[in-house]
Amino acid sequence: MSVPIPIVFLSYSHDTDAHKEWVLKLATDLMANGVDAELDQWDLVPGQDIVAFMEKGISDSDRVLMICSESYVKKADKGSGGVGYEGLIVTSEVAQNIDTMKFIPLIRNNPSSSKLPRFLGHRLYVDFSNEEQYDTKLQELLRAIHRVKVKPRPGPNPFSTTTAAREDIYTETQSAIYTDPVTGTELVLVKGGCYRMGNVFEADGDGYEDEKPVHEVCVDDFYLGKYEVTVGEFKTFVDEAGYKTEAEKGDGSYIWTDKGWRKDKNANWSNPGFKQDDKHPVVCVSWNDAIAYIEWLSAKTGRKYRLPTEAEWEYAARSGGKDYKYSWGNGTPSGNIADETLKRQFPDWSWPIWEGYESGYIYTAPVGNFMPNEIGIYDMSGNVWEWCQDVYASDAYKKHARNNPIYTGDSASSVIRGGSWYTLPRYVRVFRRGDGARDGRNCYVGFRLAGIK
Ligand SMILES: [Ca+2]
Ligand SMILES: [Ca+2]
Repeated sequence: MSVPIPIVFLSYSHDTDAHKEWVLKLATDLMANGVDAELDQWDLVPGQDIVAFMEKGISDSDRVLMICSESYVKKADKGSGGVGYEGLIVTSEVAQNIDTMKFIPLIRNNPSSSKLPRFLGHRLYVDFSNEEQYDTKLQELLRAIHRVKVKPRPGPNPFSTTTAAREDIYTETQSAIYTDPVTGTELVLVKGGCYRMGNVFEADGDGYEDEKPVHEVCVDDFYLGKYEVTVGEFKTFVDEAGYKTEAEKGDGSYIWTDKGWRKDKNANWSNPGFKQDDKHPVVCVSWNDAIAYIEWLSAKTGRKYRLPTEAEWEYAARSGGKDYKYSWGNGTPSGNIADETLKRQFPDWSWPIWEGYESGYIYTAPVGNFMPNEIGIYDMSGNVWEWCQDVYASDAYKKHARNNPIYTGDSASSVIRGGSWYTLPRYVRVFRRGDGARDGRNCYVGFRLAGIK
């Protein structure tokens, strides 16, 4: 069986002849190593529209190498499409409809502190700054490219909304992955263990009463969705089961508008008040809708899916119960939260944002767009809040069993976790316990599957 050859499109700025020659050499080396490199210097026909050439190159390729020189990053951030060869630069406008996991940034000729265009956030990159390390870096890049699952040709599998494009190339996760044979949904095996649940950073003073007391709990092995459930996955359910969500049956969903939050009777999972494609996390679904999806999928696949308990959710978000404040750890964010990108769009935004951080997304981001946590799970802090199994009570921790705790008391609210694209930094902490009525719908709440091992 022949191995499919990955097609890689090179996007770069024509800074100097030396830079152009370097890119040409890189492309030649890639070709010599089993990669089909597409480059304007080879493939652009005189007189051909450069922007159209790039659009086609991006859509037909398995990966796009963005060679981020200082000038490239400046031009990409300026955001204008550009004329002439500047049309080959990927701006946030160009990237908007593309899964940005497709991009592999390379650093070359960039002494500035802005290594990457803002819309790529804090993506890892391959650093070609040091010429002496060229061979090592080339090998690193080749490993990244060849690890890509090459698209089946002709055309992608219309039933797959997962795998190929958003597989993270930089993280070799140790976790076992379970792929649902019917939907292609991926779940990560989370090895159980004991940890101190609750706000272990209480001394920082940004916590809440319901995050106390910190108490030791243990969870068994379980599976947890690698990504939030997507619009595409939910659509399959709606189409097959003829399901109507509570928003559609009732009076719609809460959405964000220029005038603030309001309930819109026409808002629902397919119309959340902002643009989403199939890879975005589904929102405007109630806890009851999430359960309906899970029951449908369990019946269809013969596998018992469920929502995670909040003890499982927090354990996984903290990469196996580590003392982390966010799913990315304790440092600079890698996720979609309320940040400078949001503030720029809504200058009157009155809640705190994460200052100095650009996620590149105002509303939801496609799932799997940022770095996963240490156990290979994406978007646990931010993007959308996620429904958990537990009923919410502010004093639930006082009633927790040590092993596999779940609170099932009498209340109409369930727990949501992780914060979202709109929530202030304190709310994306992994200890933060949100709550929502089980029939409530909001444009910032979705869910993630869990499963029994
Ligand atoms: Ca954001
Ligand atoms: Ca999330």
